Amino acid sequence: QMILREMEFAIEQKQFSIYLQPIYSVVKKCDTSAEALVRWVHPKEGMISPARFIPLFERNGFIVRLDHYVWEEVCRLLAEERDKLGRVVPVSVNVSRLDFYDENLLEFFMGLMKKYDLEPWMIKLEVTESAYTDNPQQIMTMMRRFQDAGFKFLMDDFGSGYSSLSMLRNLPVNILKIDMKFVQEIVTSFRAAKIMEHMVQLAHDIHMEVVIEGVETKEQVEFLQEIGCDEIQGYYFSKPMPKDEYIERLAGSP
Ligand code: G
Ligand code: G
Ligand code: MN
Ligand code: NA
Repeated sequence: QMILREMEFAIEQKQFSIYLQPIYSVVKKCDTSAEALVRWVHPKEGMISPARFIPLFERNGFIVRLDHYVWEEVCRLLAEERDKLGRVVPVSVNVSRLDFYDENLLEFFMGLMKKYDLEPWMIKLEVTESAYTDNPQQIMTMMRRFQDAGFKFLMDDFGSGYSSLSMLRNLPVNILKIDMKFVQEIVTSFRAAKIMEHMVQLAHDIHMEVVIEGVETKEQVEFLQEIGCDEIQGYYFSKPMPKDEYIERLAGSP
């Protein structure tokens, strides 16, 4: 309880800030979306990485409150793009498995769309593959309702350990985001490279798009172009950046 009150205080103090990492389209040869990644700028500890606090927040339940905050901040960003630039580049947000326990999740998103005068295609939902193992039936039902409303889903970290082909068969996911382990091993592991190639092929055959994240070298980019992946996210193109820097970058590109 004590901790939760401190967390709420941290939100009020604006200690959490949203960073955006642009995602590059291989086909269009420009950035076509971005992922929102939260950062905690702690008054005493400085910048704390989500890898440290997200697991903690998933245990104490605070992640639900934080995610709602992040989604709203992202909507404010999208509205700012619309007002300042006259166009909107879609952003994907992370959705924790705990968020799906809320029966009114879709209503919350629709409320944001209304409040900021946005459309569902502008915000994509990224759910890590391990989340789906929790209560697949409930998540699937919820996802269908989101899709009927016009939202798209990405399956995050695909191939990291919980993936099964029945997930691909059953879940209404639009975009597959392949775990960065694969791309990091394409040079050293023949298997990683081949699996990657065939995952892209498989995804396309079932009408899903593919995003590869964690891309850091030119060699990797060339390989990914060759195997036909759709979008690339990684330090090679850009690191996650603060909101103002992201808007400036958008303003300077077509
Ligand atoms: O940016 P970084 O690699 O440090 O992120 C670490 C992890 O934290 C990633 O798995 C990412 O999906 C997760 N994460 C980042 N921002 C958010 C967020 O706003 N909500 C949730 N639920 N997870 C996030
Ligand atoms: O779990 P999720 O995929 O949402 O988290 C993505 C994480 O990967 C973020 O924490 C982000 O900071 C990190 N990331 C983004 N690009 C790269 C990259 O090129 N290399 C590495 N090692 N990490 C990256
Ligand atoms: Mn993600
Ligand atoms: Na990931």
